[in-house]
Amino acid sequence: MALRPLGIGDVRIGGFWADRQRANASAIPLGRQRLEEAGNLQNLRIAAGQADGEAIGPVFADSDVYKWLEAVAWEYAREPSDALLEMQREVTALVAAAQSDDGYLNSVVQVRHRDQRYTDLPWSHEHYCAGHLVQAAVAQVRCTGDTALLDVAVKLADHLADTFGEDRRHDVDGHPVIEMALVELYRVTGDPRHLELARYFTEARGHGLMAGYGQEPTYFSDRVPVREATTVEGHAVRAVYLAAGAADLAAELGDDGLLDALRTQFDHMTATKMYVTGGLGSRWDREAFGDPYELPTDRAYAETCAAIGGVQWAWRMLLATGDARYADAIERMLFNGFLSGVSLAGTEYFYVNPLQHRSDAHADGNRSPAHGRRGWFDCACCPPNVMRTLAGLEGYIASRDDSGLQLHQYAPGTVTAGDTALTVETGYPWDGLVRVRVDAAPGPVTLSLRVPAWAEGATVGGAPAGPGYVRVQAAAGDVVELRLPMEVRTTTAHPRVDAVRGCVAVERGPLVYAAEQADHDTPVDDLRIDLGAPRVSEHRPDLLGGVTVVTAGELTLVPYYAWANRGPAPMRVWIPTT
Ligand code: FUB
Ligand code: ZN
Repeated sequence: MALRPLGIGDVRIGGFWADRQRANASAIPLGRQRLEEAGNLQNLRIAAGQADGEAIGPVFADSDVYKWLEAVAWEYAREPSDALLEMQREVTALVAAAQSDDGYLNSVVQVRHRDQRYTDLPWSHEHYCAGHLVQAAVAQVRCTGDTALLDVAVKLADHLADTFGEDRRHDVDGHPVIEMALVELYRVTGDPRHLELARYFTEARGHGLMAGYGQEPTYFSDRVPVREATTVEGHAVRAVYLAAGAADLAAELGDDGLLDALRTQFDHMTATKMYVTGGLGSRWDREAFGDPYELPTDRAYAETCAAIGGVQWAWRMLLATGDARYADAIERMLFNGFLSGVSLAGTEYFYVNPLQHRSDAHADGNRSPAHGRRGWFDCACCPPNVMRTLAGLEGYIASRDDSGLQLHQYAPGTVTAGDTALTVETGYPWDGLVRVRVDAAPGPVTLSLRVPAWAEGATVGGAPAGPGYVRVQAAAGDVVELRLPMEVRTTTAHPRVDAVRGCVAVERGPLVYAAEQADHDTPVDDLRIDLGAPRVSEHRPDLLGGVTVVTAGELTLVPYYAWANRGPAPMRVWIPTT
């Protein structure tokens, strides 16, 4: 592994992301309530023999509880409170009570299917739920020191290792996530069986195990082995979760062949299958990646969970390779296609994140963005996924290696690693000045500051810099200044993206901008941009929680992430030129 992550509590952040985290913190108790109302907790009670009734909700209902538990753990690390601990312990005890003596756990199967296990693994999400449980358990022990959920996770992982593998039952879940979860568990337990099972589940795909399960193998990321794939395809969340797990595995096993394959896939994804917002998955049909350059704006799917999985994959690639392009991708996804998935209040969510919302758009289903953001969904994978991601965001800011510290994402705050301590001052993403002060260091330390690929004309310590990491030697008391130009940029898509031919997207710093109806008299559907018009940026503390607005002629643009906080009105990112 080229880079190592920092420990819990080593990074503290303020500013833009801390505002979003505070809003998220207020949503976590509501999440508990929604899990109650939607029946997820009741399913566990029935499985535990504490209540009677039938299981309700989707087959993966338990996973929402686990993602929420993971959010509680990260939030506790950020801002400890007795209330969080109490919620965590109560729900963890319920999960533990629902677990069978032999370690098996999936309340929907236990109750609805009378404990008929693994009869329909491509659809049943039994390993998927296990994966989310394991991730929550790892977060819980790291953030709070509680081992109660870890005990459940280890028992379940051991049951899986007894049941599946090379010389055991050959089968894989239709929805990856167990792979990265088992590697994370291995890093806590050191038990080689956990790593081996992660390897087995990763390598077993692509050999026809899921043929005949009602979808093309592509849907399940089962068309070709992951080490032979050259692109991402099929269901977007499944594809990026699998890739993230494979990246973990490659790092843990030193498997350069696998890492190279993932590099190729990631490059192909960012070049041909990623929206300018970082959104992933362009088809509503099967929630899937489309063909290269198939990137419609109004029918974009770009599920919030897919952006989250994209960040998880990119982070693992970044650690494995030290390549700044992965940090660039994380930035694009986090500030745009991920953050659009949650309201400014932190309590309502988009499942689907289009780049255009037309006048009189018809709400054709529970997930339709035409409803505006919603508190929960029939299929509620995204809300608790947002909660855990925002609560644990500090993890993506910085890393270390033997020579020093790397800053990947910019936010005001502090970074500590061993004897080295930094303070970062910045108004990012509105302002491009980042000042890094070395508060303590045992001697000269190498600071690596990321200059994003968009930041043409950047300087570090007054000298031209980037793109990529600029390495600076610094000692205690030194201040390093990074200046990232915040000029408004217009971006054109690859000519093969027919959907936006003749259009530009407007960007400023890491943010993609959008035209929203609330700022225009002309219908947004009819707006044009005059590329000759001067572009003016103005910070408006009063608007949308405080945003920098961009105007160009008659056009007023707001950050894409903030759209639909004034109602689900027409919006577009790609704007036809005059
Ligand atoms: O299948 C579980 C989750 O539901 C997926 O990750 C989402 O795409 C949604 O289909
Ligand atoms: Zn989702």
